[in-house]
Amino acid sequence: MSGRLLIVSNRLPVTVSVSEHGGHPEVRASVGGLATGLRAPHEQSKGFWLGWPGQMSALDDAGRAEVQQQLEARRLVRVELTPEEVSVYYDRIANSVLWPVCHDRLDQLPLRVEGWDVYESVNARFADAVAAVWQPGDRIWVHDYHLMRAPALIRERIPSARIGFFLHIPFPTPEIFFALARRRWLVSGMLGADLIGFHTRRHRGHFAAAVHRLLDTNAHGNEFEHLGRRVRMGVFPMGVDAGDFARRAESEPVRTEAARLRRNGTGPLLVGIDRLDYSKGIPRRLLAVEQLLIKHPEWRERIRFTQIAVPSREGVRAYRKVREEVETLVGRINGMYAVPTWAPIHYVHRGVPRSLLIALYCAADVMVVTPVRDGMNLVAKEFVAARTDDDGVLVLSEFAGAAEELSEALIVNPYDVDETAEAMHTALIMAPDERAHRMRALRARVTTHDVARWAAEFLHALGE
Ligand code: ADQ
Repeated sequence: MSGRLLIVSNRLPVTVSVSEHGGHPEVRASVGGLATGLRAPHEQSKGFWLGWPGQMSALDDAGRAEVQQQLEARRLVRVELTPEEVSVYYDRIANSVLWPVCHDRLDQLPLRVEGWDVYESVNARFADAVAAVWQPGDRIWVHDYHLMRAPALIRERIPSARIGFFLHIPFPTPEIFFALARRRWLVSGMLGADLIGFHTRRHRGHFAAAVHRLLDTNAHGNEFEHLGRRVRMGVFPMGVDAGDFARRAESEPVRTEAARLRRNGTGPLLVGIDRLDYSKGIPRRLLAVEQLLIKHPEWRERIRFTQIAVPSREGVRAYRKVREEVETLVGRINGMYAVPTWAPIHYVHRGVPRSLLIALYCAADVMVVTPVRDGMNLVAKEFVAARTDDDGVLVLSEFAGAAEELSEALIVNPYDVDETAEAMHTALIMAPDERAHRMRALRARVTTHDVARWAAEFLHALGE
């Protein structure tokens, strides 16, 4: 379908940075999954990408004008948010209410939830920004839980608009979603779209059940009738830029780094890479490493488990707590099993550059991806994409959306620490031909179902 594409997401796909010594602000492209996946459709359609560029309060007027110019050159439209709005709409509602509920963590809900009015007004600000640039024939694609109200608010402003919405995180079972006082209002917000996309059939099913119970509307196949309109649901599992990961994995610097990481050790390398988030299952994963050392003492002074955890949402208390928990466990387990020349766990609380990330994927004998709940999990797919040597074993949680597609991984229940430990052991002793057999099947899927295909399929369905 022709026509421009208007992409709407909380963050613009760029980072604005200002050096401490003043000078010119710099606008750099982000490397996240969404930014990479939508770059081509954004450039080809000559449309706009609307979102928040991050806090720009450190800039003076000249700096802001310069940033504005650089954004315009990339056809990025800035939605301005005050620090107070960010703290309520983003930290308090999106990350402290919607995120835990969608990841089945009602225990993380604040006792009193306040701030829906700000969530609404910020979503309305995004809708206004869309209405200001929209032309007949444009397609609008709204992303994620920060903007659940935006489809309906855009629809109010532009009744004939063609709107898609994609939820990157799980839609929980209605029993859990219904804990939200504003459940009907949120679902009605999403139903402002013509097409609502999920990563998995399960998330779509939960959403359909919630709509049925809240609005007494039955889905016919994948469709609802809502306020006289047809609303479709679809399953679009997001992929990664597999070609790029494969190319980088074969590049000289990454190969050298991977060889160095392997050489440094005394034996097999297990790797975990995550944002430091309570949904990612890091504490139980550490306990599984400990259990592996208890049940299979032959691995002591041999295996190394490297956990890279990027700091995340540090303004939210639950995130500070999970950090403490992880650090306590790392300290306790290392204290218990380390000898002067060896420690079982290497813990890095930092984001790492992309080349090191890919070198770790390439060097890992076992990649451990055990979220207790995850919409998709791109780390699992990036690992597979990088393994052009058809080696390495993926241990994957059944509660990651990726498990619906990556069935040749060793699938585990991350709540079952013993089972996870046994899967690590199975991975460590797996015969080379079985490893290759599984990895080839995984790679075939990740390579054909890449992020470009994900975007193309969603946009094709939106255009139908
Ligand atoms: P996230 O919860 O952020 O995404 P994920 O899908 O794993 O989770 O993506 C993380 C991205 O950050 C990956 O591209 C990864 O390379 C990078 N990253 C992770 N840890 C890193 C580290 N320590 N250093 C450097 N880079 C790191 C949300 C949902 C997911 C869903 C995606 C996309 O929670 O379920 O898959 O959106 O829809």
